[in-house]
Amino acid sequence: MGLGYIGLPTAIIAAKHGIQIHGVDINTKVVEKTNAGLLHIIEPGMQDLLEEVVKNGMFRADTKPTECDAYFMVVPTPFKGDHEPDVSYVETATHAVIPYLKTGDLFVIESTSPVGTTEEMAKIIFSERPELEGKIYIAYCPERVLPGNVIYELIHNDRVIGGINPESTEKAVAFYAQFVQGTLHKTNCRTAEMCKLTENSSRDVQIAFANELSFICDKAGINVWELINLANKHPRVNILWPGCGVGGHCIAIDPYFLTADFPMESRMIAQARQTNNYKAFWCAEKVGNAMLKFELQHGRKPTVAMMGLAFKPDIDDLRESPAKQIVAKVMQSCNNADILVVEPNVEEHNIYKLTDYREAFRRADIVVYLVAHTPFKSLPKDNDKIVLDFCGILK
Ligand code: SAJ
Repeated sequence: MGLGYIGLPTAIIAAKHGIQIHGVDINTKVVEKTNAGLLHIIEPGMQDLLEEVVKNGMFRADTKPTECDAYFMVVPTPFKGDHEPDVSYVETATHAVIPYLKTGDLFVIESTSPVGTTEEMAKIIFSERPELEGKIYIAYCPERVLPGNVIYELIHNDRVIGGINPESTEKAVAFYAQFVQGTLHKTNCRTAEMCKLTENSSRDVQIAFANELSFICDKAGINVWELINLANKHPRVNILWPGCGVGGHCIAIDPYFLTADFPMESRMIAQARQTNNYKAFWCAEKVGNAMLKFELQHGRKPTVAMMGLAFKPDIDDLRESPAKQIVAKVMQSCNNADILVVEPNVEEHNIYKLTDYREAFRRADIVVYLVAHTPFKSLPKDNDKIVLDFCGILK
């Protein structure tokens, strides 16, 4: 249930391993494209696999579920209002499959969910189908694949699998063992739910530490990249890298699943979220100051190259990107300075006219590195331009 960034690759890999897959998505265009063997997401190597499993009939997409033996909820879990987790898509998908459930079936949630969601869905299932209580297997199994490396990671990453009872855990392990070569770690559903939130919250806190170092070093006149590089020479220190903020729909979102449910117990996690959100504002202010300083010194407005819009290096995904926020803020306050927007991984943007990165570099008085895209590393380092490096491209 759900043929997005995770559901579709999972369906394809399972089908490739001989499991008959009926994939469901509410988006008719996704269903049509998928059944035509066309990938609607960008993921290296996935297109050929999709064509193969559609052609050999092992994978079919539809807008409605059908009777199966195992059901997987792989739908979005965004947040609503003030960072309240929204599990309505999981609930809708659960309700959609309830009529088809029969004795012996397996029901698994993969979507990142607040602790207790799997038990909540089990209650909904058994309230509508009381005869199934103790007769079907229900578990939670989060994914942890890295976009861009999904095929390899879906097969080789370890998985954490937690059932509402041990026999559910065993049943889910037996399913994933058909295509996962990584180790399948058994636990209960609450621990599995918390594990996913822990993985991503730990990364957010580590990145916040690096971003806080960048604030301190900026004030102390220390090169934060050199500092972290030296500190990491310690055999047991592994500090992550500052960036222009934390983007994407995982690290920037999952910690709120904890702070919403455990506000008094997760204040450092909450502070890390604030620190990482603040970083984008801090960067925009630095750019504004550099522009003002240039104008005072040169009696004209600068040409500024904003290098990168994606949420992380060498991808084309701009969702929840702090770089986008910074460009928007600089544009608002630039009062007709010449701002060149660069994103080498997309052809065009619906708001900004994109400039080739080499041309932007050549024309700019101020070069602002927001995302460490590999092509930027080939640009000249020593020159008379003013360079603001928020992503360690020069490290
Ligand atoms: N970032 C930094 N400094 C760093 C590392 C990352 O500023 O040292 C920023 C990136 O620029 C980006 C954001 O953090 O804006 C997130 O980047 P990421 O490298 O964490 O990548 P994601 O969000 O695509 O993937 C993460 C991974 N989780 C962990 O590494 C614990 C991935 O394994 C998960 O599957 C994914 O979240 C997810 O879907 O949950």
